[in-house]
Amino acid sequence: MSLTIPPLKTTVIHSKVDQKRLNTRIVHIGFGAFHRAHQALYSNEMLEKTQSDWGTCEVNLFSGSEVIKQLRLQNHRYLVAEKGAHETIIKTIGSITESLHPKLDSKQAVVEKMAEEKVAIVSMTITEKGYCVDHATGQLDPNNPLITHDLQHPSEPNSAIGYIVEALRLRRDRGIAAFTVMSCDNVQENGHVAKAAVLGFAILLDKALAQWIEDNASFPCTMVDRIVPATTAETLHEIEKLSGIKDPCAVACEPFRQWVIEDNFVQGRPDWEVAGAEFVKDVVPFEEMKLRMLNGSHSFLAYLGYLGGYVHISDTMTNPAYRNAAFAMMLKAQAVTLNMPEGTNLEVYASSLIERFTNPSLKHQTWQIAMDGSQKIPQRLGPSLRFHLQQGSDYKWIAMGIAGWMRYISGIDELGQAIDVRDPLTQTFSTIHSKYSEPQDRVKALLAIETIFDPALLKNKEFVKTVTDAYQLLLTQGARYAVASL
Ligand code: NAI
Ligand code: CS2
Repeated sequence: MSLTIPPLKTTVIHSKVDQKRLNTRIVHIGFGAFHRAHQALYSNEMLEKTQSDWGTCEVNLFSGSEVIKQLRLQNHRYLVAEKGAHETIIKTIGSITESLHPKLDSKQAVVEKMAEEKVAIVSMTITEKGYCVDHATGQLDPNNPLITHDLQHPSEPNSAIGYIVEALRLRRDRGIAAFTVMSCDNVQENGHVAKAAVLGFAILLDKALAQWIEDNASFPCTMVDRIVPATTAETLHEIEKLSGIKDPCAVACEPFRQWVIEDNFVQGRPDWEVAGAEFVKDVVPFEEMKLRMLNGSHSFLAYLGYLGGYVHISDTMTNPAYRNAAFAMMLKAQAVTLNMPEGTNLEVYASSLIERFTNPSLKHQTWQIAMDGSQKIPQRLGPSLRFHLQQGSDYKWIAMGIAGWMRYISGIDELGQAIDVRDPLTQTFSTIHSKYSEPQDRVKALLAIETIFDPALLKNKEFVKTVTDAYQLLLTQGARYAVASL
């Protein structure tokens, strides 16, 4: 008897929002895959359910001028495909009023838009590195090349932080109230980090401006969650086949979504709660839970999965050793470090994460998640590591994750093929790898990078040995064996 797999069901839902009724009250920096499937979709649903006029101007500062050009051709509408294991729901998004890119328009056009009186929120998904902070301390890195440029040329900024400060300066000079700066990146205490970056930059330019920003702007923290893999030609082709619409701006994502927001907006906010967002007083516990349990195990699976020959996260879940190790990482290495509000069930949360990682329709590449490890590791693994070292509890999963990252950034995989390592510190990594050939020396040199690791770690002999042993095991036996050994 042959088994026939039923075709996936597809539903297409067109946005009922008439963009003509909207005003640009939000400027969003970072029209990447994530924002398109998260905040923009919440806004679309909020606008469908209310008479609100909270429209968004989408901005890309660096790459992404092509997508902005295309978006304009499409009347600022595009598709989001929510791919479940058995059903795909395709939604059009109608929450966008306009779009800007410094290359297509000008830097002044972007700053002036942010300075408009009716703009009440500047939100961001600019990746961890976009904040120009040292993620080990959460403070602005004054030596970041974008920041050194912007300090010299504040009215011609390059960094998102430079744009925000310049727009706030114009608002102050023109007697216009400050806006809310809302970070939606996977950064621990993202609102506090955004505030530290903005104030840290402003203070170097103009102390009075920094004080005005501190007194008038707000920087809510947010916990954002939805797995949105980078779009590929295959994704676009599949969406076109299912919807009958050719849309180069389309994105695919999982059905799950979550958004927990600190209710701290100086100029009002949309009622995103009608679309399922949760407004709370303190987001930090939720951020920590998500960053450590989801993102921490994602990074673990990304490095060890890539090395083990797995292209997608869902592929790693087919190996029981990886699945069990990820579950143990979530519960034994990360959940025990958390201090959650009463009623939070972290076992249920961990099981739901494993189920989400298993979704075969999501083609989320281990290589994509492995990117920018120098920015991610301090937040995803650092706090839990500190906890275990203080408590004397077992941190072998974290040590293996760190060793996996070290092995990955060596740039050569287990079959001797080159790995395309993407990270702001790639140059530092290759210098270390060419300078030190002995594994124990490499491990020590990598642990000495203070923007990633607490300097105390290098002095902890037992910790250095544990990571070195894990690294050696990866070198001699490979990632699949090393993960199974956990
Ligand atoms: P993406 O690669 O599609 O987009 C990145 C965006 O960041 C682009 O708009 C780009 O112009 C901008 N960008 C990059 N470097 C920048 C810089 N130095 N300054 C200003 N803007 C910069 O990536 P995607 O998927 O949109 O993810 C972006 C961020 O969103 C992630 O780094 C993460 O913090 C957050 N996020 C992503 C999720 C996902 O599953 N993709 C889920 C939850 C959060
Ligand atoms: C991932 C995240 O790319 C990564 O580093 O861990 O983007 C992850 O998909 C999201 O945080 C899920 O909300």
